[in-house]
Amino acid sequence: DMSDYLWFEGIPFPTVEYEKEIIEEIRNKFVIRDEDTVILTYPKSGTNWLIEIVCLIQTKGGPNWIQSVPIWDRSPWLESQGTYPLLINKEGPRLITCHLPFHIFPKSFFSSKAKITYVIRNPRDVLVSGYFFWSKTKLVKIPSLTTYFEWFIKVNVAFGSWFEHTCAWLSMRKRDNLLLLSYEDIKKDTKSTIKKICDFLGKKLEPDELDMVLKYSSFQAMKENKMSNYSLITEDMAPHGLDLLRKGTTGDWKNHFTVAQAEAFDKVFQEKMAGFPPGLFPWE
Ligand code: PPS
Repeated sequence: DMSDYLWFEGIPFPTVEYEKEIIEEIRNKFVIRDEDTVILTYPKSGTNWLIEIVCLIQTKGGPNWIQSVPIWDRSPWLESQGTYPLLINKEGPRLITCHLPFHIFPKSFFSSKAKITYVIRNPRDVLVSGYFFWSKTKLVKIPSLTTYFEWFIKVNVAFGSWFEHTCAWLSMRKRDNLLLLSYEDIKKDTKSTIKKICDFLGKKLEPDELDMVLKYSSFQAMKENKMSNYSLITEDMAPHGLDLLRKGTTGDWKNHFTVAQAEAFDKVFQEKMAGFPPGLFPWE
């Protein structure tokens, strides 16, 4: 139930790993630097895929870094108490992973030139991916897909409402230092998306380097890379192991929603996202 969460400004956070004081400090005091890159998402939207791609772009396709350093050390979570100290103490350009909603994000960003990549994904697939993922962790308790579905459309899931998260961040989409990406586009044309990310980050790759980025960030390569597949997550957080690279497809919701759920979801989506051109959402 909802008392299992840590509530901060209307947003439920898992109680393991998150603390009110830290979240408050991040919003008010954390200094984002011009040379930082933030990988920002609502959970389960393709965060780790993008981290892997960005890391590989930095190493021009070379796999050494991604195969020797855990993904959360390469791009630490901003809001998580275990990794936040790594960020404060890190010199030079940082990669920062973040799931925070707009209203809790560090204020310093809004006067900085730091770059943000915001990845969106069909919220139906986000829901299904989240259900299977959270069920395996000790971070939050999840009874059944039916109940999780209700929570998801009523706001009561970790990191708050997908709709509010997405609406608020999408309102920033015309800023030069925010790149909007979607899981669906990355999936459909990974190579073009990688090029787009390179342009945004001001990096230039040779064709063979680009092919290496593609190869080492593939679903299979990531699933086999223990630095990226979450198999290093400790037992106290996930006693039965975690399967981050679960399926890696688009439209898996169709295997899990009932007809009634699909209709209910459409209705909520239309209500909440009415202000945006439908072309922004590249999914069925
Ligand atoms: S988290 O826990 O919020 O950081 O999770 P996140 O990384 O955002 O999302 C996990 C889903 O992304 C899929 N994924 C990939 N799909 C295709 N290719 C690659 N390389 C890849 N890496 C991660 C992962 O499988 C999760 O989706 P589902 O639908 O559960 O499989």
